[in-house]
Amino acid sequence: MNQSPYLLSENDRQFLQNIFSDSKKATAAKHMMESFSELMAYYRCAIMEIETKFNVLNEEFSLQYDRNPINGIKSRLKRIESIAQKLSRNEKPLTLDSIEENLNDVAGVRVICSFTHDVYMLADAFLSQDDVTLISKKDYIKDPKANGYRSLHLIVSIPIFLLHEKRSMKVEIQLRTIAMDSWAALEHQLKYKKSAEFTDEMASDLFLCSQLSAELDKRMDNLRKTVNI
Ligand code: 0O2
Repeated sequence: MNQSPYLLSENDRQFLQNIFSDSKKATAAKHMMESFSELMAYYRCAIMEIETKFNVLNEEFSLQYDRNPINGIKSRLKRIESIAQKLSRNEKPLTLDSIEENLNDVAGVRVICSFTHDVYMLADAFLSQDDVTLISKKDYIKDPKANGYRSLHLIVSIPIFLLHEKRSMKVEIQLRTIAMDSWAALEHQLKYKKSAEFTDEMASDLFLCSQLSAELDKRMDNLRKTVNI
């Protein structure tokens, strides 16, 4: 998930070059490319801000309670190709303004927590910070998706401070336990395997696995309460 912070990948560059190849003015195409690159850098800065906020919370919690509520953080910047596909699916134009206005998940941060309790504790602490604005929240832990997917999703806006301006950037944050993360990662692999058909039977099996994973989280959280950490 981690990428070079400021540069577009070779794939993204190639994709943009193809899009703008029929542009009459090469300078206009070049300008477009630079602007995309710049916007992606701002999203990357927003990811850094969010990661730092969670790392600080983890550090403070571990000082106080002698354990880490965060098991790991994975971040990703959406590929330009995926951005273009999503905008096209939603019948929106591929422009910088449109990306910022219509997409909430260009920058994504996934926080993998030790216990379910930690998911909510961290979300509350993070959302109470005065520079974080909550745009929307989906609690797929309390209300799992029909296929069994569980996670807490937050779309937030946070400021990034540049040399001469302050900008608000939107970031999608997914908070989940280790068990929720394992299930989601494996489900993704099974579902998108091109060589095999994803059958109804597999979907039912995966749903059963999600229930087992929810039971595991519940028991682990009970153990946490028992040892009072
Ligand atoms: P990626 O590469 O992981 O980011 P949206 O499509 O985002 O505009 P939606 O459908 O309301 O709107 O989004 P939602 O439900 O908040 O979920 C978005 C992201 O959550 C997905 O991003 C996945 O990361 C994750 N997710 C949601 N449902 C599932 C699921 O059933 N299985 C797994 N493994 N992950 C899920 P992307 O864009 O799909 O991909």
